Amino acid sequence: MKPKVLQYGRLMPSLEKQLAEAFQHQRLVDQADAKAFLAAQGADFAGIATAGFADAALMAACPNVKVISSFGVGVDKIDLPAAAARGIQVGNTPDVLNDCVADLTLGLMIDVARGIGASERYLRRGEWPKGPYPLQRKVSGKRVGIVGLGRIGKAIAKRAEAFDMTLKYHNRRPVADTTMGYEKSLTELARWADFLVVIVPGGAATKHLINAEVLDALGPEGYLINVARGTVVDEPALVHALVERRIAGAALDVFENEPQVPAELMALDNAVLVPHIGSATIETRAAMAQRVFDNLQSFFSTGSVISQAS
Ligand code: A2R
Repeated sequence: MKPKVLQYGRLMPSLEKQLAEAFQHQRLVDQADAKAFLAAQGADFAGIATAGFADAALMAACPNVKVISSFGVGVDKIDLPAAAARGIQVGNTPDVLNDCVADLTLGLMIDVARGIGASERYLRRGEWPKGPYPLQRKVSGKRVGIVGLGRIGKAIAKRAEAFDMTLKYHNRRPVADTTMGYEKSLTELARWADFLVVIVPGGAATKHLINAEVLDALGPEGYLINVARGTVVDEPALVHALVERRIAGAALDVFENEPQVPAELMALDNAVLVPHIGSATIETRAAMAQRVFDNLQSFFSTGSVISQAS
């Protein structure tokens, strides 16, 4: 008997096909009345495959679910305490996306400092014949403060070292396996850094970690790079800092109210804005999809997912 798996949200078609072949698979999006469907059939499911969301109500509606396999490394929209209380294992997709998020981070750093996108817009507007594009800032050799030296943070650090950058980091606790300088105070790290790179998990514990005080410490020559979650940055405070040029610029892959981006940000040339594309390559998304599948397969055959979220 194939285990019954509920799909919450939309997943990549290739993954949905794999799920449909291996399990008794049903998509909640196909149900005209999701609530009525869950009330009638929620108890039949043994697992959930999700695009990143699972709250306590969904878990309560599927009382026999023992595994949730989530697409992505961030589990800020999964109620982990509720899952633990119900004895549900939660799987995510760490590591396989480190390279792509780190690659994008370096791209964003170079873009915001050198003005790749902004100067291209200048060219396309036909302004080049009027004069050269204004001088921008050098990237190599600068000071990078990493907020969140975890799996992705370390991949970013490795790339930054190739640009002869000096590195320091801030976590809640120092990391054992690094010689990189630890800064206990986030504000002091921001004061020191030319680039402040944010790559901590989202959720209540990191909400608005980057606030007006941190931005003022970063200062008029500093750049903020956010590849973590939109909630980590106080977006209105960031908009003010950018408009008033209290920081030099920001490059953002994530926003507080995605896919909505504040109009004030859209109007600023010192902001590089991309639509949450950190892991969005064909290769990495395929690897993430495979891990979602493998976490479920592993749980149903061994009782443990491959990558357990914490
Ligand atoms: O604080 P620690 O010692 O647990 O270090 C973790 C750090 N971190 C924090 N740093 C400062 N203040 C906090 N409140 C705080 N909470 C966590 O963030 C750790 O070094 C790092 C997270 O690393 P990993 O757990 O290895 O996550 P990974 O795979 O690098 O992904 C980070 C996030 C995801 O959760 C997604 O939201 C996003 O990147 O794509």
